[in-house]
Amino acid sequence: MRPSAEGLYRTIRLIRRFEERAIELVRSGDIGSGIHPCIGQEAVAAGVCAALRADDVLLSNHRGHGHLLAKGSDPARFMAELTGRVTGIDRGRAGSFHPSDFAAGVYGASGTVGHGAAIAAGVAWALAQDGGDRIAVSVFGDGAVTQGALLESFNLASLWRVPVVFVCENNGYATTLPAAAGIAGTVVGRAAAFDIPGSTVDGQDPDVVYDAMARCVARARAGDGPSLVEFLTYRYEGHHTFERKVRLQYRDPQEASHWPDPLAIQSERVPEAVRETIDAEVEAVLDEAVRFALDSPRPDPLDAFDHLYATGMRVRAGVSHA
Ligand SMILES: Cc1ncc(C[n+]2csc(CCOP(=O)(O)OP(=O)(O)O)c2C)c(N)n1
Ligand SMILES: [Mg+2]
Repeated sequence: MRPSAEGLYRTIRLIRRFEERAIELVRSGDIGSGIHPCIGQEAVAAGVCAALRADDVLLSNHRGHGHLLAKGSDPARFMAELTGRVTGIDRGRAGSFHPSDFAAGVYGASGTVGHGAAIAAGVAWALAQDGGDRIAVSVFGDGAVTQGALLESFNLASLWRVPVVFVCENNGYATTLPAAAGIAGTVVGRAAAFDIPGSTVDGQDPDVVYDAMARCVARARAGDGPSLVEFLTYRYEGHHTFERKVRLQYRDPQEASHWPDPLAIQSERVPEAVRETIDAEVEAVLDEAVRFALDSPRPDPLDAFDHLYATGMRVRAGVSHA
């Protein structure tokens, strides 16, 4: 079903403000790792996830906060995860870069560029074995398309016609490397080489994102195999919050102004009074999320290996962790 304008606005606003609140927590030292903010790219997360069902599976990457929130992760437990607390969605073990949230259908976010695609293809294969019409989605950046793992995933996904949608968020840069300087050929050209249909569309307008994604989802659900969509988007912030300190100069400062703001686009589609209500509600949710995160206890270092090893390997008591 088509998402409402209000629903898309709420998701985009939630992601924008979640990221801004998280950046404040980076500055205050409460998020020690820093984050890769997705500010500017929110329409992709909102439109992609609006085309999915709750029981579909999403694999994300290092710039994944928006994907998890749009897929249904609880903002309070997610903020607790970023601040490394036991109440976090992964008990404070995954942090900003590697969160998973099985309850929301997020089977992980890989910081290893391009490798989420292989997991998504495998998950999609398993979902098909189960029968039913659940699908898997892999979201990755333009930097991932130069990775061998991604191409291997395309190959098997196409050969076995697994129900997966490959979503490329092309924000024009892999860290500081412009896509034009790092990618030979095109993203859709790579998919075409494996008989995977692909398209390149605007990633700033959530309606356009939704329409493109809905077509890919329908194809996967019908058993017609994988497809790819490349969304052209832009991150307004640096690659990582660390960039606020080092002031790298690899982008023309004027460049951002050429990219329409997804929040502004969607604002125009929602009456002001409705927006004000949504904004206040989002702010209340995030006030509570930050309070919950900072009030939650940190994990016990002795539990650090719990849930990591099938063998149940544990940290030895008596070892100093100072
Ligand atoms: C296999 C691998 N190589 C290199 C890195 C270092 N690295 C971290 S993020 C990044 C750039 C990723 O760019 P892109 O895929 O376009 O995503 P974006 O950060 O633009 O969202 C790189 C090279 C990594 N994490 N994994
Ligand atoms: Mg990129």
